[in-house]
Amino acid sequence: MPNASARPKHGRRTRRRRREDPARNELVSSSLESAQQCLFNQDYGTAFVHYLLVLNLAPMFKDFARESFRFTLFKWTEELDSVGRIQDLFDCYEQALELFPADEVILNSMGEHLFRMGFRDEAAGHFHKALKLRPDYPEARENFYRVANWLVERWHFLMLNDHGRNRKYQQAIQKAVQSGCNTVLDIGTGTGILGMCAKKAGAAEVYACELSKTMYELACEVLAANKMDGSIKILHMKSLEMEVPKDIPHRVSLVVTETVDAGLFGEGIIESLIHAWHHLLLPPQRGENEFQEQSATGRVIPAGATVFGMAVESLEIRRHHRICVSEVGGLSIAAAGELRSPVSCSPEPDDSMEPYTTERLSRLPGGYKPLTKPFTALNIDFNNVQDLEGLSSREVQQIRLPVTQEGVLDALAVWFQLHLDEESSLSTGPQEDTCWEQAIYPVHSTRGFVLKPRDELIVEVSCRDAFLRLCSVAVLRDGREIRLDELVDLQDSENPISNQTPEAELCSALACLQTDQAQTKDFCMLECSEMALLNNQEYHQSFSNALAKLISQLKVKCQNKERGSDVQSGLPDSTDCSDLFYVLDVSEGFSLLSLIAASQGRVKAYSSMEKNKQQEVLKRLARGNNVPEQRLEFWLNHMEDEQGMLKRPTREKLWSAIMLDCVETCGLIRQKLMEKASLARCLLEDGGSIFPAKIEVHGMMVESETLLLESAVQGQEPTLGFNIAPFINQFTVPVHVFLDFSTLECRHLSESVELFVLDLMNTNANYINRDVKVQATSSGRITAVPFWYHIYLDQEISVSTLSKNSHWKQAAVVLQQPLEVRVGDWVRLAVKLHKSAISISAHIENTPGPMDQ
Ligand code: 44T
Repeated sequence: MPNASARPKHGRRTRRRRREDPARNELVSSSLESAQQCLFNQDYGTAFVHYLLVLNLAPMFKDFARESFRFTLFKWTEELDSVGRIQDLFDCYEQALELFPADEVILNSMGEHLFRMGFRDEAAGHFHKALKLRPDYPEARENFYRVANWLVERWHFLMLNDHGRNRKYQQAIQKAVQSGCNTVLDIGTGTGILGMCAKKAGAAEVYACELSKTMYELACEVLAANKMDGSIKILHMKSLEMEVPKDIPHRVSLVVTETVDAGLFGEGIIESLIHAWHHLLLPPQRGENEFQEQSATGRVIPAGATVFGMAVESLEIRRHHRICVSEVGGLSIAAAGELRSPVSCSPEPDDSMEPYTTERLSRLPGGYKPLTKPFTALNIDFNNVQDLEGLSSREVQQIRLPVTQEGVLDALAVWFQLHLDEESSLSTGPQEDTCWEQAIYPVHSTRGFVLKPRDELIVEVSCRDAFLRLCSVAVLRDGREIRLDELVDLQDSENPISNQTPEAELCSALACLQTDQAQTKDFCMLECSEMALLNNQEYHQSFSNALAKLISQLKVKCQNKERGSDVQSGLPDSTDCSDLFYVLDVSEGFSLLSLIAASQGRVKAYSSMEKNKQQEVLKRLARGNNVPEQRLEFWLNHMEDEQGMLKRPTREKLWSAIMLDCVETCGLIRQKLMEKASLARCLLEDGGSIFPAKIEVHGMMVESETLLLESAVQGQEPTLGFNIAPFINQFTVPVHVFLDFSTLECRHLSESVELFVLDLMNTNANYINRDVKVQATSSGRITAVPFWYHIYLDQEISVSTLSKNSHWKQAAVVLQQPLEVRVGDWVRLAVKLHKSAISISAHIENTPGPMDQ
């Protein structure tokens, strides 16, 4: 019991409260009773209000009522969610967390709502908190692993593991501080490393700012662990919001920053530095020969940058940004209209478009071919505010590049040299042994263009809205200029990689005639992975074959049944063989599968695509492929007339086939896949099937230093003498995603093995733990087990997520402890599947034994 004398200020209130006790107790108990009654009646909203009242008035009931309160909260917010009352939903969670601030279940659940609403950072913060409260809480752990990548991006590990880069930054900072820059601001401090370098070099005052909440909190922990929390002032804010003297007492003599992305300007460095020069930095040094005290002038590390570009051919880039096929799964896609990836250097800036994507050229599957020599696209001086400010008003610069090799123009690749000072620089080039990716500006004109050695490529470089934009505009060939942006019109004569048959081209021309002008100008945007999926003929052909097989089996079955029932009873049967087969495609994102089904004849297919533009594309394709309009419907458009959908008169079960999308592009099994499969199975007609019927997970033991470097700060040595690793390594996740196994630098230490099987047609047949014995084929250190899937549509037809044209990437479990093996050793891989998350641990086991499941 609290001691009243120890809290004199509250003494009176406590006494007053005590006097009120009887009435309050009555209110509490009647409210508690009402809460329970409402809960029983499933009136969750009212129950929730009663619980709030009870627990606010009588916190001692918290333990007793916790479970029911949580249940009420979850039920009520589920209802709010279903009617779109999102603000109310979050208000309820806020109220719940005021009562139970350390309740990991509530935190985790709120995180899930936030995640579904698209607030990824906030969601991640909630999962992280839940996990800190209860490290063995599997739901929160799985959720945390799924979002940790957003919270602390993986490149932090790479950068901290890049000793060359760390040392160069440290030396440049040391030199600057020793030459007199003794007040320092680190913009975008991340883990605090550059700020700590400045302090260690002897700077009198060091300030740092960081806009990400998680990174800010992490930096605070790191500073404290390095006993610099008293000497470095760190602010949780964007540098653009900082003011003198509110946030820092006076202007500084040095700004250090590494707020640069693969495209140099993507983290807003231009804006940050313009602002810093106007508000946070001392004036720059004037003339070269004028001597000024360093502590009275300002400067920036890095001092500037040079940006390089190069035209490349890469099939991998092409198939993610352009449609390269004219036919998929038996459908001509000529009528689709223009489909664009969201990465485009279109001159009109558009929020939904990204000007570039990133790739590590050296790791592109299938490699790349340089078509020009590298050229200098831009030079920028970070110590010259006029230069920075003039960037967006710089005229568009045209560069003429001699073509050095024949090849399809797929993209311009961009990298840069960061000049830390006059002596030292870092390069993010494709040949360097660094952690950097290159920026990729894909060519977006619909068809590819083959550059020839005597051609000249004309590239335009501009810098609007603080993004560098590069665009291949034309080719000079034999004194003639061929505009690349008008290539669509020229495709007949200038389309060297078109593999359309004359018939398909005719269809395409007809389809264009059918659609009106406005529509052809219009385009539909697809994700890069959706583009790659559309280009994946093997995938669509497999579905088409499996569906055709299923339909013909169902037809036979139906005929047999009809015959049987004629003979046996003479009574009319409910089955009618002229009936349609119903197929549902619940793939995420853009999917042709429903149309492929509808084109099979006697099939009515439902697509679950929601976006209007994508529905339009599918309808156009239906028309272009002579699929009758009524054979293809959009499931979500029918939600209101559920009656019509669900109660088909002749059969009690609905669907002949349901297509599930089971693997995410990143290489993980979709969350709730098994639940969805169970549900789908209940909706199948007799003999119907879900696609896929089964998924096999395959994997291989490898030694890969790269995967370790991307997963955690490695080694026992402190980073530049600072203690950082244990803090950032809290954000290590055991499963690495978006991996390209074909180009991963690694040594294979075993053959590939089947790790796990998921039977979607019979969920009861599944297990959650499995031991797999694998023999090492080489000696080495097992650091990871990359894995992928063989997706069985039926018993025979399968697609592999490892195949060359796959739109899927692979994932890998990075072992907590690498395991040394010698050739011939038997290793036991303990594979676990919790919900849809895979975990693996490896153990030496020198006696080969039968697999225990
Ligand atoms: N990319 C590297 C980014 N920030 C490098 O919140 C290299 C990418 C990369 N804070 C592959 C490999 C690599 N005021 O924590 C972030 C960010 C913060 C700011 C305050 C501001 N104006 C900003 C702007 C950004 O700065 C930190 C670093 S930014 C990016 C660093 C391994 N792909």
